Amino acid sequence: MSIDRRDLLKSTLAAAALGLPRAARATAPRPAASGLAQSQRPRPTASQLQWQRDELAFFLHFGVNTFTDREWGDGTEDPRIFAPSALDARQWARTAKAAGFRMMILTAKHHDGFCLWPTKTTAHSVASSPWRGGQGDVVREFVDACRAEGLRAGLYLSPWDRNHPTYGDTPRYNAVYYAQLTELLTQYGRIDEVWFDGANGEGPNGKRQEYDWPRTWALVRELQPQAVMFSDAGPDVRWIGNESGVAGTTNWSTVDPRIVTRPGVSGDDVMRSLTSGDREGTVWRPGETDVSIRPGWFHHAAEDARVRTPENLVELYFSSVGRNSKLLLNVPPDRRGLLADADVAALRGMRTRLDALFARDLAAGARVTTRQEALRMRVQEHVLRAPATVDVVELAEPVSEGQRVALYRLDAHDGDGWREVARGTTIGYKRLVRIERQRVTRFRLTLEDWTELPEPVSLRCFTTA
Ligand code: FUL
Repeated sequence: MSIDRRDLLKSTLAAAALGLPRAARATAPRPAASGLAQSQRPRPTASQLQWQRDELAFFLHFGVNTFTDREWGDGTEDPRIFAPSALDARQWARTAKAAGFRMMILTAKHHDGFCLWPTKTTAHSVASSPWRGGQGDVVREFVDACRAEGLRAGLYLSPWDRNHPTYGDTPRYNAVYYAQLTELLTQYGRIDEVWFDGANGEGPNGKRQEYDWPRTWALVRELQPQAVMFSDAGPDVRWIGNESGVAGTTNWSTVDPRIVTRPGVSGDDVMRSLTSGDREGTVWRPGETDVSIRPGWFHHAAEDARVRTPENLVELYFSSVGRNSKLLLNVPPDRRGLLADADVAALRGMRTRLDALFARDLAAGARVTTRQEALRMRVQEHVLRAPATVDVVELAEPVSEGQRVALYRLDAHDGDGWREVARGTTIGYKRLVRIERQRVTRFRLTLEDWTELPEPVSLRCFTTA
């Protein structure tokens, strides 16, 4: 394997910056241990980076299911049942913003086929409902509310459609689907994420519809080039493989695109790749963790007492954002068209706790030294300005340069001696580690394996009030 000029220069500069001795420097500019040359390793696009830095997005499941108390409608619903009494998308946006969320994604159409905007492709839409006298447009009110509160807007358009008469007649339905996407992506201004669901419950005797994913993705790229596209197979952002809010403890933002080739494929290797990514992956496709604040995706009054607690929402933040993922938290509007009080209160509690926890970085101003020990061992020592009581450590790689760390160990010094407090695999955008609450004077972070020479890893530490 050869090293190109750019990599040689980069590694040499990195070695110089690390203050490595001559001998070590001579060995430092080496290709990654993996099959990929350093220059080929993927990096995020500006949109993917933005998507990740947002950390938190709101998911809004709303539609005829809200009024039938179901999770999957069968497409026979009468559009007249869609009659929210007090719909206020600004309340959704204000709630999201106050809780620190930076984007909202709305189910413009779920599997039942009911469209929340007045589409030309079917009469099965808000235009056939009594809401706002048949003149309403939930998508419009949703994007207006996003803009008013400074949030990014995203849309979910279910490919599986149990109402449209053309579904199952592949070319005809695909044309309908492109027309729906085109309406959504040309009439509502900037859209930053398009969500493609892989679900299909047609069963063995059901309708068979072949989606044309390459064409669908090309259409979105053409109409909204900055939007990231979510699906099992990306192309920009991948499903994390479960709906319980937990990213893999190993979570690469890179994947091997030959494993999950299209939405809806299954298999052990597929699930592994979704949950953990692929160390040697040639494509940057970070994982998005979608989960609901309630047992169901749609609002059901019977679940009003089963809303997640603030503590549980904080745990979700740790198991998603804190594992190099992004949290897409579903908070479904009720039949009024408003978020229920219990959900709003839980979100407020979550924000209060996160703000208190991350208010003060106890490693701010720490003296940091870095040294290379052996060929594949890099040690960063962070001497705190003052001894501190710590129970949460945050590690972060500058992911604009890609993701590199594959194995780390964290030791803490209490003034008397070193003790190992954590050990893990990937870091990426953010790795949040809970450690036993203890007095710390310095941390030692040892990087034991990587795909290419890592940039310095940042370390911050906190204490739970
Ligand atoms: C699934 C769907 O079947 C659920 O109803 C929900 O929309 C969830 C986010 O994705 O595949």
